[in-house]
Amino acid sequence: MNQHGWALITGASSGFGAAIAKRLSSSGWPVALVARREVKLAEVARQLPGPYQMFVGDVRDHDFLQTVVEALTSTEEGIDVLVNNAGLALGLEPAPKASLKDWDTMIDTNIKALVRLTRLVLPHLVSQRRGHIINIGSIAGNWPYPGGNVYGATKAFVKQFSNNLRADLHGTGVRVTNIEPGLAETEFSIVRFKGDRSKAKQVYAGCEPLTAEDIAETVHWAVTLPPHVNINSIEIMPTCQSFGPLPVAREDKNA
Ligand code: NDP
Ligand code: 8X3
Repeated sequence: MNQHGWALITGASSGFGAAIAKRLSSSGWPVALVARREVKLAEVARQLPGPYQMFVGDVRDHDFLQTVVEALTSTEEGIDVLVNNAGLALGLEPAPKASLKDWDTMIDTNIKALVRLTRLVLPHLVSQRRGHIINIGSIAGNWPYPGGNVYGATKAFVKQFSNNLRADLHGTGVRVTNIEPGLAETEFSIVRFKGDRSKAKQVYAGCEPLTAEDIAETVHWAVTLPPHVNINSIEIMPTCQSFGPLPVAREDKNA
């Protein structure tokens, strides 16, 4: 039997999820990969040094999530780690101009799917009296910015849900960590700008953003700390990113 239980990672076909899968696999975790794009998921799987399972589907589909959790909890290893990583930002328009459809997609993926999968996995972790839920939040959940509207709000939800899980899991031995990255170059901006790669590239121009591997290293650190240590949250920015002034809309005295 493997020393570790399964590390279940959503959004493992690119970016953070793929890097986290590789990092945990290289440390001996059997990894269960979830995403919609089968070809990309298989590419990631091919690079893994250890055992894996692939689950191709949409995290917004509750029946799909149930199938994944049943498949893993019925194994001898069980689930050790759940990385709730699948998520996205869509658009950067100010709220009055933003697409309601995009808002729904972000809420359904970043909040509802994450909540449902967590709820499905929790009884298993509690009965084992061990396990670690890693949620991928964002600095956007801490700091507002123009056009961040619903995306930032979904990540603020993830932060508070993580904290409230800590309260509910008190005394169970189950750990919860919210990882809050800033600017990181993945497919994130390509998705946000709906396939416009040159617009996406501009987001990272002239600076050195975080990489998916930076975030994978942070996840690996949090899950390999001794069981009595729980990192509640960790905010990570590239050095080239910091804070801006709070703008003041001033009346034009010459008008
Ligand atoms: P990517 O776009 O590279 O990866 C997103 C992953 O989520 C993909 O594997 C995608 O797979 C998966 N995904 C999206 N929607 C669904 C769905 N409905 N069902 C199943 N899988 C889905 O971006 P990142 O790696 O950057 O993003 C990962 C997480 O990190 C997100 O939650 C994002 O909000 C967060 N984040 C990103 C930051 C950044 O600057 N990059 C900073 C802070 C947080 P597929 O399309 O194959 O389904
Ligand atoms: C992604 C980071 O600042 O682009 O969550 O919203 S940001």
